[in-house]
Amino acid sequence: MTSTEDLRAKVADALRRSRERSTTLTESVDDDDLVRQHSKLMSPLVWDLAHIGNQEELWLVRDVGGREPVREDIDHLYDAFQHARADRPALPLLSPAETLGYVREVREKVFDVLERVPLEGSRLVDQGFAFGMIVQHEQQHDETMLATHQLRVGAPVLHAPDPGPATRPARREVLVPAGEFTMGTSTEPWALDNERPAFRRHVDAFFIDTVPVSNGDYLAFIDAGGYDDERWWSAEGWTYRNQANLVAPRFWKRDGDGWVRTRFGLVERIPVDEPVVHVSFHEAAAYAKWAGRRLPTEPEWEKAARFDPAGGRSRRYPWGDDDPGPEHANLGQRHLRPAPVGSYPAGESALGVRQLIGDIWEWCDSGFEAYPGFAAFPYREYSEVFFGGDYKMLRGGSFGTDKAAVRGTFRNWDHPIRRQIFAGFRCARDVLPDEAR
Ligand code: AVJ
Ligand code: FE
Repeated sequence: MTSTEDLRAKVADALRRSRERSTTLTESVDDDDLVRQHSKLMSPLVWDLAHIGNQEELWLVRDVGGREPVREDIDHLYDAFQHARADRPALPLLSPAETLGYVREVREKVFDVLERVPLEGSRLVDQGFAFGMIVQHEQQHDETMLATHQLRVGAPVLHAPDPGPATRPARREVLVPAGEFTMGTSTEPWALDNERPAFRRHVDAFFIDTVPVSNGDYLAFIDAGGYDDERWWSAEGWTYRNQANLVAPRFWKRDGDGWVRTRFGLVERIPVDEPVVHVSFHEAAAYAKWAGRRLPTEPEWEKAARFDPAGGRSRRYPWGDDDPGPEHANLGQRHLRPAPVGSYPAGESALGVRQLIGDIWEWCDSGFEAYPGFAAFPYREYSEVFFGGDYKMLRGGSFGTDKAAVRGTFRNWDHPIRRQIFAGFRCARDVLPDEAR
């Protein structure tokens, strides 16, 4: 049991870390860059920042704190459901200076609320849930802002050291045995509604790769004419490939015989050992089919990540129950790129699968559906309104995901055509009849 004081300190630390990151992402560009729309897919950075403050005000100042509103008049501007991303630049948004003042004022009140409010007695505040939800919300928008930085044209403004070299695991793929495992969670204190409750899920035996698909692997698909061969694509994927005229991952460009890519303003040769990133679900699925394999389903991914055959139990993370450390996973924008395939042996799952958490979000061949016993909490618009939509699941987080915003149970989703997110994939396959044990 953590004491209330420990919990308050943990919340305060998480709030400070997320704000430090939001500050890095917004201070690194000038006011013109903050209000500009760098892509139709994204909001202006200044919108994300004010929206972060507004959600924090709604939940922690008004709801948890029971305090007077700070700026009720601007709620509608920063309600994601009232204005599409493409329409946000035309709104009478707060200026960069006003936005900074606003988020600071909200944050001061939140620290005051955090000192006074009991962290028990209602589901919203139990174990600091509402604070954890708001920390995750800020970190999620920080990753969105990082994607905006990647879309932004101009010289590099973000800097970070490169990750170290990798050692490939001995095996290319591992068998995940047939049987039930515990999927989702009823105990993780800051887990969001769509991860709940825990339930038993049967999964047939399957093989999964120990590492994600690399740029080198993916280049072989490009060189084999994979983008021009309808056989590898679903009908929907082929239509999209033709409409968007896809020939390579987003941000890649032909350079003589080879390819280069732009990464946060740097143009560089393609690092063949790095997990491929900025591919849509359709490209991932086409690659897998070409390779004679397939994408894992969401339950398969979670079983490979959490199931410990020795104890028969599901762990919080692939490596066990400890919170993520720098030895386990490439998270939190510590590096501005995925680490080479085979990195983080200390982050390996019980079954021997690496890099499930961090580096790249992994496309799974499942739609976004409620778990049995799901109940929207604390608001329908986080998850419930997206169930059954045109989405595919993404699991495990990327180098741009903070440790507060990802777990073995964490569920992300996006449209299958999206490529600006930090998404790649790994392959799986069925067990062949002569491989049955
Ligand atoms: C869970 C990442 C799909 O960014 O659209 C942010 C998270 N929800 N504000 C998103 C979210 C409300 C959401 N994803
Ligand atoms: Fe949001």
